[in-house]
Amino acid sequence: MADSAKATELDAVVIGAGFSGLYMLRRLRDELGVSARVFETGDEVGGTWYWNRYPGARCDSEAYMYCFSFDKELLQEWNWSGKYPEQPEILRYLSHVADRFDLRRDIQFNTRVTAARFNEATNRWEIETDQGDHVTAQFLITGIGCLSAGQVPDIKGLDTFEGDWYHTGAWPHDGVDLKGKRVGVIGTGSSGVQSIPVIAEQAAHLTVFQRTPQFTIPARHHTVDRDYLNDVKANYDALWDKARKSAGGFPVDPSELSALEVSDEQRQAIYEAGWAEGGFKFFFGSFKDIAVDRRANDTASEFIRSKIREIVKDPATADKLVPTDHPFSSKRALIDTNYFETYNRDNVELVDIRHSPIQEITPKGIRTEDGEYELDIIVFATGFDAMTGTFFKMDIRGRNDLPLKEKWATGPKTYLGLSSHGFPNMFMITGPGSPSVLSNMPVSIEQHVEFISDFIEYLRERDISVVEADADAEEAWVAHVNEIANMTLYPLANSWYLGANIPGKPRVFMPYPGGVGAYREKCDEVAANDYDGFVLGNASEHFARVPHESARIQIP
Ligand code: N01
Repeated sequence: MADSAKATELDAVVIGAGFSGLYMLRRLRDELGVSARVFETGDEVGGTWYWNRYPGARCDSEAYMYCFSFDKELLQEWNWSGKYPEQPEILRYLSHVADRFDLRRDIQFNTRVTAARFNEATNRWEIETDQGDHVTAQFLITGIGCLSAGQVPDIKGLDTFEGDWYHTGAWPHDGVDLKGKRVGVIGTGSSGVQSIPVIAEQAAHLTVFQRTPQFTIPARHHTVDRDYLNDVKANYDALWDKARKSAGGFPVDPSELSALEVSDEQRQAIYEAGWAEGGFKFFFGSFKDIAVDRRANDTASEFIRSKIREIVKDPATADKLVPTDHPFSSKRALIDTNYFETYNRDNVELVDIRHSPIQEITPKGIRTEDGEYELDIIVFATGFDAMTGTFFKMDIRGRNDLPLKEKWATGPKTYLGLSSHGFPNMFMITGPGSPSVLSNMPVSIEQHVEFISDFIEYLRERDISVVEADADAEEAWVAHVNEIANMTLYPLANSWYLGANIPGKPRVFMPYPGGVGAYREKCDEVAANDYDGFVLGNASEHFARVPHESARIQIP
């Protein structure tokens, strides 16, 4: 086996030791037999699950499918405790994977990659880290996650605050003692909706500063027993097969019904059943047209609004919590445990900062147009510079010394979310333009890792040292992603999918919304056609200028 610890000339460098980096290393080192090193900023494996330790952090994919499928014994031996795994359990799982496959010896922890430049004379990447490493590698592979560059808004006066403040995505490892404290949470996305009910139970008082009200569905989390696990494990092959061919990477049967073709009573009964069962089945399993037809969506949106009004006892608070400015699921769909119920507690107050914006952070708390809220702790559940932010924290330069940040100045441009023209031998695991955040991540990660490692094997067998996305194939793919996005309701919300949460970020829909099944078929077809849409060999002059119709696929 390759041992990369001392080498400065490697076959591959992988950035990040989360789900992506761990599996990539396993494939490269143990199946292809190439030398590979993973650089990881944290002092342990886990990626997202290493950093996001805020109260209530848990996954909203069901546990039995939020894991690797590449090793059947691993699947059989790990026992999840409940429907939705909590952060510490996922971290334990990833640590177990690292141990089981002896991955740590090729991971360099506490090391941030600061720069990577493609040397056109050698066809190799030159990589630098904040620990003074200078290594070269034929392939640069990013496993940096889609949501890892935390975003703390630039609010006047934060530096004057006398209390403590934290971002949910960089939560202290020893936890934060909230007992007896007056806590303010800014943000009501996934992190806010998960943490608010838990913080409310611990803190003396909680003030939630809400800019956009959210649609959220009850998770109905529960523990699972031995019979449940046995049943899942006996059926794993079929479940994974179904998930891989599905839209979202879950083994669910999508509804064939239109919300507009059933009676009011039938529609209500279907929504009630989804609400009672909980989780994303409300979305996938109810009606086929919620995500694409505004009138169909209105029925789901209105159902959830009525539930909010039913749950929240104070009508004025309920009014503030009812979303009216975007359709259900046009922002990231959310599931929760006791989110709306939390606003019935005596120690919780909701501040609508859309109508009464935050003016400044003072030494004592937060001042909005309505007055000052005194706080001991501020929690920023304000999200991430998604999909591109982590790339831009590194100085990545391709051919002609072109910075990636410059190439993507008007929005990320990739072929299949895997590769960007002008950046040869660089692969992105779940990069912009792939299903990534619109899917159950491990399913998408495994597919990308397998595509990349099969591609590297193909190149090595043919002694091809350099490969690059074709410019026209890339353009066609970007256009195709936008075309599908425009067939959905996603563009109707200001979401991080579109970069709308970051001031000045170009408004471009970043993930691929055509579904993991259709996307996998496209990638398989590309591979079967000798990696159509990639230029193989060091031949920038060979870049065809003809449009690649093959980069287009039909939305399923
Ligand atoms: O971040 P978000 P997140 N002033 O961007 C508000 C994944 N995830 O960390 O909607 C005031 O969704 C912002 O308001 P608005 C998941 O993919 C998964 O919660 O922009 N408020 C919003 O309310 C998720 O989508 C899991 O108007 C400001 C909130 O902060 C993604 O990570 C758990 C503001 C940010 O919401 C990100 O989720 C956690 C400002 N200047 C995360 N800036 C699970 O698996 C932003 N906001 C369950």
